Amino acid sequence: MSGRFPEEFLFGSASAAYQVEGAYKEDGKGDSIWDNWVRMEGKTYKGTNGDVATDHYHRFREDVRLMKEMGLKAYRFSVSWTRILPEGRGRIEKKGLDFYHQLIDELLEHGIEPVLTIYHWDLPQTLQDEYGGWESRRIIDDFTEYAKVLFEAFGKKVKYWIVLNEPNIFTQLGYLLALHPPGKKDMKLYLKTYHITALAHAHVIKAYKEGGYDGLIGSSIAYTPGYAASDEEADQEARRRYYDTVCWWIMDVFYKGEYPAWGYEEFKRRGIAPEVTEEDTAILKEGAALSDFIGINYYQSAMLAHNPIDGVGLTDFNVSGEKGDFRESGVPGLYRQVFNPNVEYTDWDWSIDPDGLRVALVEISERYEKPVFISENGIGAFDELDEDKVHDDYRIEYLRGHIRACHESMKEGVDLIGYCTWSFTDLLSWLNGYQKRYGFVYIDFKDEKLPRIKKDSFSFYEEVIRTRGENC
Ligand code: BGP
Repeated sequence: MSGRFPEEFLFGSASAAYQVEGAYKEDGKGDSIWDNWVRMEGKTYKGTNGDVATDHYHRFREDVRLMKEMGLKAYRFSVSWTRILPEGRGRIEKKGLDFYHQLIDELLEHGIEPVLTIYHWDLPQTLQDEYGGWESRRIIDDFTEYAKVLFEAFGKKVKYWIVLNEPNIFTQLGYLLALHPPGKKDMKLYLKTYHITALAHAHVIKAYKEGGYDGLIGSSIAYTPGYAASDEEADQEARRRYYDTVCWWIMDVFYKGEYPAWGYEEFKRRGIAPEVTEEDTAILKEGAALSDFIGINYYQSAMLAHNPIDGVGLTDFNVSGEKGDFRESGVPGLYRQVFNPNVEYTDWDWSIDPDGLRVALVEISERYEKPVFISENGIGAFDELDEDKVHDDYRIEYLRGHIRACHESMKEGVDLIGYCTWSFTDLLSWLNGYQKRYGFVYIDFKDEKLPRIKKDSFSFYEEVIRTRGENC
């Protein structure tokens, strides 16, 4: 790579509360929908859960020491809503606040910038039971109140805030594919809940700005750019439809305050468009204008082809790690996602496409004219422990390609604030258990002491950070 990343560029790494903390019943924490979902037969890979996870709750000091050793500039983590408000609203659990104060202080003392995600999928069970969680507009107030508690507690220390993690994924998996709680399959409900997440985002952004805090705030969306499978008009049209009903659909409502016109009309024609009132549009536009950056999580790109009205529907995906299980999936009459022969795939059949990240960054920054923060990027793999070493050269290769793509995009004018890998240590994969690993630090889950072992990629990223990407 020629040239360096700017001095202030945030080379970081990310995690989420449920995937690392464990201590699921300690210090007054209330139940989240994930605490219960994992206990239902057949919902997660071999019934794995986050009861203990990496035990980060008790071992965060050791983990932060490793981050310091690596030279990490930023650590992105999420707050567990039910540690702070065990019933979802009302009574505040001080021990929950104390834990995050300690974590944040530890990071700051070691010169690591905390990047705080307010919501990474672990909704209080009480709110799901009371009004269906994200199915009801009532969540907007409860979520905003919860966010305000965090702003008040940590607003002086934390300068980077991510309101929602991948609202498009948790609503899709929860309401369209029935793979996450509450396990429903209903396209109209998916579009409705997604709309409610956008409203919640806008209200929280507004509350942050009204509080006069000195920091930057945005939400992180899982972004999968798409290519047309051929020059044929039908495939080109499928790509346009994919953008109008997926890419621009999920992004515009957060960052422009309105849906793409073609997509909205199409969903209306199908009788499934979300209700959008005038007040909605006003607050959405305000939230969009006040958002400081666009967070994106990028893992892969999509290849799109024509899908007739009686064509392929949505299918679930590979959770076994048995490569070669790629299945076409799509929305009849709109598009179909097909195998891309030009790129490699991971063991879970996710395409590996560094240039897709450059494409994504450039198109997002041109469309929304805001800074971008990559809040997740990484490769899930079966890592092997070999005499206390893990030779994860495929991870080094993957990250190198994507870091170069970041640099390329900056040369093309993208205002990129930072890049967080997923993840720092190995952790729980929601549907794939502990066998799908992402970290720089291997955790031996078979050993109850949960030892931390640095992988080869640890030194790679250490050097990237030290040289600001110069030798990458
Ligand atoms: C993102 C989530 C993360 C993480 C990651 C890897 O969608 O924000 O929480 O899980 O994907 O996904 P997986 O564990 O399914 O491989």
